[in-house]
Amino acid sequence: MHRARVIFKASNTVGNSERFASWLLNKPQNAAVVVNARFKSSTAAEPFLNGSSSAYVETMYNNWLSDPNSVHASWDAFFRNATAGAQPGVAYTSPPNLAPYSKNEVPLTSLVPAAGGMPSIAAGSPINEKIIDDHLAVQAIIRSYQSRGHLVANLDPLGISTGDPVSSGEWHGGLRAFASEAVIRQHVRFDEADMDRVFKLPSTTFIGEKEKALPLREILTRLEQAYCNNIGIEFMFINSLEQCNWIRQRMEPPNVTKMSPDQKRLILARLTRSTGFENFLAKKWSSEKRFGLEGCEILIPAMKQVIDVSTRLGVESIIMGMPHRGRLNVLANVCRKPLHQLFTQFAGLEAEDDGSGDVKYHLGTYIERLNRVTNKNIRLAVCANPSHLEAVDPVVQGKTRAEQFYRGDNEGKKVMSILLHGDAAFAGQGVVFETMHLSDLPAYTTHGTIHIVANNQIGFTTDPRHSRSSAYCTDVARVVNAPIFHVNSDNPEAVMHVCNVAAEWRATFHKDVVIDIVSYRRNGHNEVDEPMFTQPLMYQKIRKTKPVLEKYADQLIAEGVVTAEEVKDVKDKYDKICEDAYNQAKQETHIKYKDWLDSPWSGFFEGKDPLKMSTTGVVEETLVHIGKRFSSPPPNAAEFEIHKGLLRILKARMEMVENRTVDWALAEAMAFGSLLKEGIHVRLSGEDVERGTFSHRHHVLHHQKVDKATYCALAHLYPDQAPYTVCNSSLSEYGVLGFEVGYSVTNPNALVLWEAQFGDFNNVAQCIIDQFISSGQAKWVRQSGIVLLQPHGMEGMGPEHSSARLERFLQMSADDPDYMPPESPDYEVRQLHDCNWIVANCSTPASYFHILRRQIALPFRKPLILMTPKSLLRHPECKSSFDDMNDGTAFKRVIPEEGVAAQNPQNVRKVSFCSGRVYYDLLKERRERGLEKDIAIVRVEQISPFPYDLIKAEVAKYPNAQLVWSQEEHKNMGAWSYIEPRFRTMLQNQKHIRAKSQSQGGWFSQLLGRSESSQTDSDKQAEVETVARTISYNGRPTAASPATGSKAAHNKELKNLLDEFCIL
Ligand SMILES: Cc1ncc(C[n+]2csc(CCOP(=O)(O)OP(=O)(O)O)c2C)c(N)n1
Ligand SMILES: [Mg+2]
Repeated sequence: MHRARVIFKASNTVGNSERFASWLLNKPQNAAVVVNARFKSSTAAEPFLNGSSSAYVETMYNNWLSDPNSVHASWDAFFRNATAGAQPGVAYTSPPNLAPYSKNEVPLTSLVPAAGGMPSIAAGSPINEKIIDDHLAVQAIIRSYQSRGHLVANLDPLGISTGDPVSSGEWHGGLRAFASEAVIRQHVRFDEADMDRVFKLPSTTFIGEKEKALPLREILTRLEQAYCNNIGIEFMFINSLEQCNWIRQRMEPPNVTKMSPDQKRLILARLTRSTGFENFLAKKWSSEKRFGLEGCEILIPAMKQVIDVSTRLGVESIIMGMPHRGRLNVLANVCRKPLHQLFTQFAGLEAEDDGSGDVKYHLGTYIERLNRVTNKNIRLAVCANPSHLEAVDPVVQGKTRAEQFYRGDNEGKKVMSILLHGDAAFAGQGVVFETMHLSDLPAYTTHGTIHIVANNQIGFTTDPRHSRSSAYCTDVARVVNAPIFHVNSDNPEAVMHVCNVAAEWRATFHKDVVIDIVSYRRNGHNEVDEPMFTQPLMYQKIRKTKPVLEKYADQLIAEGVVTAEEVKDVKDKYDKICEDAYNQAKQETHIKYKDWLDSPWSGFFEGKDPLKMSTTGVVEETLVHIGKRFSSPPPNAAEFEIHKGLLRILKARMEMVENRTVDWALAEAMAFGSLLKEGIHVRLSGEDVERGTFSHRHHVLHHQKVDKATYCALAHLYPDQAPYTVCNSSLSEYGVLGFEVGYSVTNPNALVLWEAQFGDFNNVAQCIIDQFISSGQAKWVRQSGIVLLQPHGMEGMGPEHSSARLERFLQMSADDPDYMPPESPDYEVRQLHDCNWIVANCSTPASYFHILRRQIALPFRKPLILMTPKSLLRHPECKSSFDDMNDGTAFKRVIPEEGVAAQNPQNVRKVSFCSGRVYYDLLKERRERGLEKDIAIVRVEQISPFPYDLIKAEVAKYPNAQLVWSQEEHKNMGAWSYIEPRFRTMLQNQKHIRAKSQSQGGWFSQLLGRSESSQTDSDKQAEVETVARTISYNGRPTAASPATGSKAAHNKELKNLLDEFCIL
């Protein structure tokens, strides 16, 4: 067990055999009475007589002489004692305690020993300083055990330390020997004779139960038992006396871990199942990877205990996240997933439903069942997760939060999360920290998570000494003041006690708590790995270590709680259950991915036409209502002082509403507001989203004089609207995006959006994007309609404030570039149904409005990756009319040219296809150069799935024009590499539309660099048959960095792009 390296550095060499604070005894005599050293001089003994205070003392003395009542009682006592001839150092008496003794307190005077060389002191007379010092020392010892006892607790079932004694050069044969020094302060010394002296117990300990004082020997025994046995507790860093006392109360009294015979039998039965399950799999599929739990089998009874207690305390739904290790066992024995379904996963059967599926130790599940121990119904969900360790943590939290929200469980009394961790991953993965930091944030808290670490003291092949710098793998939890219970997995009753306390803690304080089950890994990392290559000594030890089930069974047989026959009977029964399920599994011919869904949406899909989309236009009256509310100060405007700048913004918004136009922010508010009106919950989360990074949104108005007085218009649009949540998140992408993904999968009737501060930062959350958003449905048949808002655009802001890496999202789009779906009336929705996500780069507020609403109008859910604008937020041309949002209007996947070019398409010489903000640069350039008749600009608002049907029509409309794709991103970035092959496929399919008859030398002749007259007849014939139209590239050249940091270079690049755009 690798703990506090500092301990190893202690230089004292105390014998290995020392046990139970015996080192306290028999120290050199001079150390025994430290206090005696103070008798040298009166000022040394009475330090307050020193220096400047002596004048004050003199005044006190004179006052006392004239009237003893004129000074404080403590001075009175001191001068009386001193004048009565008390020795220096003894004259001082602490001020009388005016408060009555509480029930756990006894006066110190009653504890003065009658023998042992100390005079007995009558109540009220001065107390010997040694008594005070000794009591203080005992208090210090108690406190030391409380804060550092875990360092010497017996936590490791293997009894070895994986610390690094060799490199520190201070290895002297055992952790305990040194840790004792660290636990109890070195300056505290007692003689053997002191061990039977009775000491008053401070109110910060509960070792005495009803006793107010105990002999030192008993005090130490009880402290050792509570803090240094098989449980090590870290809690003294918690900033709440109440919480610290709460823990002490549950851990310190003697025998707290004692269990009844019934409880013991239950633990044994559960341990039998946990062990039996792994044994069964090992027997049937010996070389199949399953990441078995062997060595930490106690995890299953532990989880069940946590669930039992939590259910008893009111929890009805538990959402769990866990890694590979022991996952199948959890599904089988905690969730009670039908065993035959689990076993069919080993059979290599084909799936009945769509999707790519996932390996068996990643799948999720959802089960609703009766908890037989508490007799209450419980819902258990294990979230599907990728291999990426800990990535599921924030997802579980988001899902838990969402479930709490929909149930109105504002304090987390009904829904809670349990997160399981491996020791290496818990310490190593940053997302653990990011998730922890969400735990107490108002819009993200799940009101306490129970973390359980299956700490097998190894990560794949790496020892803890090489995988973390912290003493414990759990140190990350200290940042949120979570108590941490380390427990030896070989003591099942200690584990259960810790689980009880953790579950009660969560139910009482609604804060995170950690159970660190210190165990080992009996096999290699997986079932085909050889651990002796890298951990020979550890594995020699493991080979000699009896499985915990055997140990515990022996213990209970010895205690007379069970008989050997009963133990065998329980085991045989479970084997039979497994065998029956195995035979049942053999009958199966297919697996069903749906069986492993962690978030079923009951009622959402039923009775729905899977290709029927609702409309997204909204009646004008609604637009006006929302627009006006959104543009108005709070109803109590007279008292609510708004910033002057905001008043101007609200006024401008109101003018837009009156003019029936919207800008980006207003369109967004109308999309949100209209959904809220329809009963759709909207949640917008991300860094600084309330105001908006670009100060354009202002969804939350702040009173300028009153702290925390805020107003959110969108939350007060209609009396019966759905709730609106807008929340500034912590500065985290990985954690927060994961959280929102979890939130989004819980209920399809919600629009959940995560906004990146700038799109550039989304790659910090790449794992969530890759593992959950783009592939989640394929792997786990789980849909999500999450929206990613990604400010994107080349505006001279440098390499990290320009690009959301549109190309990456497009590269992960799963539509085949070589396949053009056949045309049909439901082309749009059919494509959306088949895609893994939607990628769009809208150029108008109306597009933004519709595409957001379309997320909910769809009869299924798909993630939407949306590039969003920055400068366009204030661009005078980037406005839309109500006419484009009214009832009957819809999202335009492609916005055709609407200017003069479209009126005479035959004469158009170039069609520029583009997407997003570059449109406005092209528009301006075309206008300034007078090329409106020659160049048509077609906007592709939805890039993926690629709107072949509409683009094909646009291409056909301009038969004599060359086709270009204009983008502002570099050539190896942006949409080009996605667009180009799809255009190729589309154009190849329609060679016939190319106009052979161009008489004036159109795009085709230019392409060939010659005039038609110079061609022979056979030439022309060959060209007609073989050459299709192509699309060429107009944009920045390739680059390594997404954008230049130089404004001058940026402008030059833009100029080149626009020059090229204008070449005909
Ligand atoms: C993010 C990530 N990095 C690396 C891996 C590869 N990997 C799988 S298991 C493992 C060791 C995990 O150790 P620990 O967390 O202690 O769990 P254990 O396997 O010991 O139960 C590693 C490195 C991974 N799955 N995820
Ligand atoms: Mg491990």
